This record gives sequence, structure tokens and C-alpha cells, in this order.
Amino acid sequence: QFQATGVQTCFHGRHIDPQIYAGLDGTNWRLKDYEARGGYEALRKILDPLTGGLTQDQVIATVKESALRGRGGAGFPTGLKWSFMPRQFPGQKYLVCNSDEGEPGTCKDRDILHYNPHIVIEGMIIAAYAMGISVGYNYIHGEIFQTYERFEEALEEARAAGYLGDNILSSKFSFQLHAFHGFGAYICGEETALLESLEGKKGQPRFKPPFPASFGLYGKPTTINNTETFAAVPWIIRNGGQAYLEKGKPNNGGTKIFSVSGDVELPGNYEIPLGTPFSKLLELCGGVKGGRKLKAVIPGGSSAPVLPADIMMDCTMDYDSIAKAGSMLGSGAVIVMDETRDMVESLLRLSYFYMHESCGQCTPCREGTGWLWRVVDRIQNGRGKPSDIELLNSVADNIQGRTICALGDAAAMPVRAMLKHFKHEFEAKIARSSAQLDQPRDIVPAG
Ligand code: L3W
Ligand code: SF4
Repeated sequence: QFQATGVQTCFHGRHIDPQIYAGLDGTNWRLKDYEARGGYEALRKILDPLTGGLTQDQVIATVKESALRGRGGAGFPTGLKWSFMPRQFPGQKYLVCNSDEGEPGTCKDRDILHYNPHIVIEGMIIAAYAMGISVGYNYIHGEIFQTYERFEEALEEARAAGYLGDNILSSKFSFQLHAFHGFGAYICGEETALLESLEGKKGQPRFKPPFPASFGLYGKPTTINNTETFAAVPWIIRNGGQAYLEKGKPNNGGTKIFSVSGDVELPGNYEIPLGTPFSKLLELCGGVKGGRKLKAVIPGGSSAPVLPADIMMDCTMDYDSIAKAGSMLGSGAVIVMDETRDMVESLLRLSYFYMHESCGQCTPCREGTGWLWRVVDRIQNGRGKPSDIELLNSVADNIQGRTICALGDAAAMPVRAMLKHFKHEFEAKIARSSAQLDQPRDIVPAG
């Protein structure tokens, strides 16, 4: 997608006050380059024998103060999640990075890992220190190969430099970090399916609760954060929680990477402070393609409800503003649709995706995603019935909130949002189908 449009994913220089993309040029991913940008200074700060460093509680308090929220989709407060980890647990505890980026529209985590792998490694080491964890894994999406290999190389560099392994920087703290190459299924990005997959089993979500914080990898307490979440941590420790919070807005600290795709002139990854107006992001992306009119935006990956242009243009890009408008910031994948887009066709593609990716474990999702796709398919292909709109809403109702994991909700919510904002397009197609069916058919004489 990016190559086809000639846009390089993160080197277009159109970020605002970036911290993850700061100083990157596409080649400077190695340890020496990262150190030249201030890399591993945060780790040195917390382990500094001269100053006494930072305690575990101080690190968690700093992350809480920063208002960093999970960048994988749910926006859960990171400091709070870290405080769930039982500090005195007698057995093994684990730290896991969710790099199984698979949400349609999202392409930020692979970029971070490819062009700035050490920022994730340093973030994970700091997290492990804060929660007293000695073993971690980075679960990397199965369809990215070079990035996985590069991350392995970066791990080797970090081990050789004494940032990973036993007695890190001559301290008492030890942490072993491993890369794990996933299997490419969307559902493996769901945190408990990821854990199953990491254990060598079929990647299917578990019932929650218990949450991974108490029953995670191999049944042990586990903290899972997204790649971008870990990547935010070194800056926070170096500059303080308050400074990070001030980069964004209250309850939405820092910068966030938005993967902008669809009908814009310059699709790509854009790092901007949370709270930036959507109109500003659109301007950074060169505006709507061909100067056409904006019709709608899916602001947070395919799982997020679509918002019409007028609502979107009043939003700022942060968790609270997008939620208030009736959608989710999700993983930050902004899918821009111009006035030429056919919403029935768009929903058809989305519905097919969720039907294909359903793990099949629970009936409402397994059967319901198939129903949604088949009904939208017949509307799109001239076989829709007037009762289909009610049927779509009813199937969505019977999925949402009745499944083991969020994939069911993610399949239902876009349907409801499309019908809420663009029902007339569905009705028009159905009306055309009914009109065609009402036409007298040509009678071909027998013989
Ligand atoms: C302990 C509690 N831990 C919550 C933890 C929980 C998880 C985090 C958020 O879905 C969303 C979904 C997708 N004690 C806890 C607790 N936790 N309560 O907090 O939990 P939750 O359930 O709100 O969300 P989730 O299951 O992690 C994630 C949406 O993200 N999404 C998905 C994007 C997918 C990608 C990808 O490609 N990898 O980014 C996009 O919008 O629909 O709503 O850690 O354990 N009481
Ligand atoms: Fe599997 Fe769908 Fe149930 Fe999630 S909601 S566990 S994907 S069947």
C-alpha cells in the first residue's frame, strides 16, 4: 500500500513533536544509533548505583502520572495494569509484548519494530524491572519476516551490551527477553489467544476473568502490553510522567501513532500528540485524495464504528473525544473514505474479514459473522429484501456482548454504525432489488 503510493511509512517528516519517530531516518536502527539518540539512558537512570536509581514503585507511579494508555486497542491505563501484577508472587511471572498487529488499517507496530527495535526492548526491560519479572516474550506477527529477524539481531546487540540477561548493568536485576514468531491469524492478537499460541496451542481466546494479570502464560501472572505502549516508556522515564502527560491532554497522555489509509493524498504513519484535531491530521496527510469531499472515517481500525464526516471533523484524536462521538480510538488506524465510497460494499469487505477470522469457538460469533456477511452480500448483489435491515440489526444484537472475546463485538459494531449513519444507502440498494424483482419477466415461448 505504501510502496504503491510512493510514501515512506514514517520518514515523511510530517509528525508533530514525535518521541518514537524522533531522529529516525530508515537506516539508524542499531544499538549505537539508538544510544546516540539517548537510548538506554532511562534504564541507566533507574539502575544508577550512584543516585540509588528508581524503585519499582517510583517507576509505576511515573507511568501512572503520564496517563499512558494501552496503544493496542482498548486504551487501558498502563500504570494501573502494571500495578495489578502481584509483586511478591512466589513463582515465575511473565512479561509479553503484543506485536501481533493484524487489525485492518493498522501498520504502526511493525514500523516501530523495524526502525526502532531498541526502544521496545528498553521499554520492556523497564516494565520487567517495575513489576519484578525475569522472563519476557515479544510475540511478533507471523506474516512479517525481516522485522522478526531484525528484532532478533537487536536482542543480540542488547545482550552483548549488558542491557539484557543476568545482572543488567551490574545490578541485581536480571531479565531474559525472547522473540516469538506468531502464526499470522488475526485472533492471535487477542491477548489470551496470544498466550495460548505462545504455549504452543491453537490460538483461541480464553474466558476472562481471570485476566492475564492473575492467570496468564502457563497459568502464571502475566502483563501484556502493545508494542507502541512499551515504546513510549523510555521517554516517560527520561523526561518524567508530567512532561509526557502535557504532550497530550488530561487522561490521554503523550503522542500516538496513527496509521492513516484510504482516500488521502499521503497515507502513512503519523505520530502526533493525543488531542490534535482530526482536521490537522487530515491536513498532514495532504487532504482527501483528488480534492474530493470527505464522506466518513473509521477512526480506530476496522473494529471501530464508522463516523460521518461532520462528526469526525469536530473530533480531536484522543480516546475520550472519539468515544464521545460514538466510536473508539482503538489501535489508531484511521481509514478515510471519500464521497465516492459505497458503504454497502465497504461493509461487505469488513463483514467478510470478521467471518474469515472468527475462531469459531462461540456460536453467536461463528454463526453470526456468517449471517452478517451473507445478508450484506445479498443487499450488495441485488437480492436484498426490505426486512434485511432489521435482520442485520437483530443479528448484530445477538452477537454483541454475548461472546468470549471482543471479535464478536468488533464484527457487530461496524454493522450497527453503518446502518445508523448510512441506512439510506442500504435502503436504496434494497429498493432497486425489489423494483427489479417486481418487473414482469420475459416469457420465452416453449419450443
Ligand atoms: C486485570 C481487570 N486486568 C481489563 C486488562 C485486560 C487487557 C486490558 C484491556 O481488547 C480492544 C478490543 C478490540 N483486571 C482488568 C484487566 N484488564 N480489566 O486490560 O482489556 P479489554 O478487555 O478492555 O480489551 P481487550 O480484550 O484487550 C482490545 C480493539 O481493541 N481493537 C483491536 C485491535 C487489534 C490490534 C491488533 O491488530 N493487534 O491492535 C481495535 O480497536 O476491538 O475492543 O489487557 O487484560 N479487572
Ligand atoms: Fe472466537 Fe469469535 Fe468467540 Fe472470539 S468471539 S472466541 S473469535 S468465536
